[in-house]
Amino acid sequence: MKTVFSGIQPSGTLTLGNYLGAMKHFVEMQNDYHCYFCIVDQHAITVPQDRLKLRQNIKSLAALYIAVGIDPDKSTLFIQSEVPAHAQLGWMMQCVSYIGELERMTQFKDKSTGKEAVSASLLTYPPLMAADILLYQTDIVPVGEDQKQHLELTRDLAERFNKKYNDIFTIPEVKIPKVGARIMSLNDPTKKMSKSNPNEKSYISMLDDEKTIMKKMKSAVTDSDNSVHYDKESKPALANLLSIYSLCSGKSIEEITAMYTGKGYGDFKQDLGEVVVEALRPIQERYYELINSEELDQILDMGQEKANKVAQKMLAKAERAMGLGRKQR
Ligand code: ATP
Ligand code: LTN
Repeated sequence: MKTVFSGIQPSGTLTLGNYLGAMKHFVEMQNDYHCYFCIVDQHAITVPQDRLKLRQNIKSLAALYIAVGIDPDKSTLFIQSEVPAHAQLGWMMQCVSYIGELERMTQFKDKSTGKEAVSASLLTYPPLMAADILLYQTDIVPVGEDQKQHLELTRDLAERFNKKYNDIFTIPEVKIPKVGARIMSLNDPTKKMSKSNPNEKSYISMLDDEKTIMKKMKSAVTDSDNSVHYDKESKPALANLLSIYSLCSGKSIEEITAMYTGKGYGDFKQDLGEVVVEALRPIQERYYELINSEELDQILDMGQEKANKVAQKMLAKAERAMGLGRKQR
């Protein structure tokens, strides 16, 4: 059976973008792959985090993983900082990375431009991500479109290591969904929907209540003219809303546009709000059952143990390949 690995940062409450671009697909893959899903808290601290808020976000993300349908009997769910091999291999992957290639990463450019103080970790974030993936002999990494460049770098680093030291790492493939890989902001269709956007109207959080979702959907920007049809080039805002509608309802875009011939944006947005509320309702119900439960801690303990076992073995292999420490007796 092939292995899947993916990670999400506990840097705020997940958005509909995170769900439709990533999490939803994790659930679908569980039956066919050996899956590892990680809460990458060490990635989250590449930008300043409040310690109590971070703790809360870690737990909240764990509960969301389970609430969307990650089954701890099928998949390993764990917290990155509870498996020290990630940071250890992360350092080794930094040693095979070049500053130039790290500086070319768009996420680094986006998060560092215009900032007075930029942490070194913002630059060295991709080698840690590579370590996350390579520790588990991962074959497939399901992510949204924005992570494609990081995955290409992961493959380059793995190949470089294999050639230079020993052929130990599996070269992972990226898997990006055909629809929903890049859900856009509700108030600016040129930017991706992001949980770290200070404007709350730009995103739907997975934990927003019904009233908030309806309000945010009503104020979402639409393109001029009042007809509901899909045209990514000339009507990018509506195209984004149509993708959301389609992914949340299971209806095709053609079916949806047919439902709104002769109707305007008002009806469409009202129904879209309802469709999103219904898609999130069961997830939210399960989330609130879990968030303060012991069950959640037990799941994370189990994940920590399983992940450590696998990761430790791969770390030892990589250390041997590089010549670190003493020869095993
Ligand atoms: P931030 O928005 O705080 O910068 P992020 O949401 O980009 O963070 P993560 O939370 O780690 O970063 O992303 C988790 C997963 O969600 C990744 O696979 C990422 O590609 C995907 N993702 C993030 N935003 C979107 C989006 N707008 N549309 C589709 N997928 C997304
Ligand atoms: N870089 C990713 C989060 C991330 C990840 C990973 C995704 C860290 N490690 C390993 C897939 C596999 C992000 O910012 N969304």
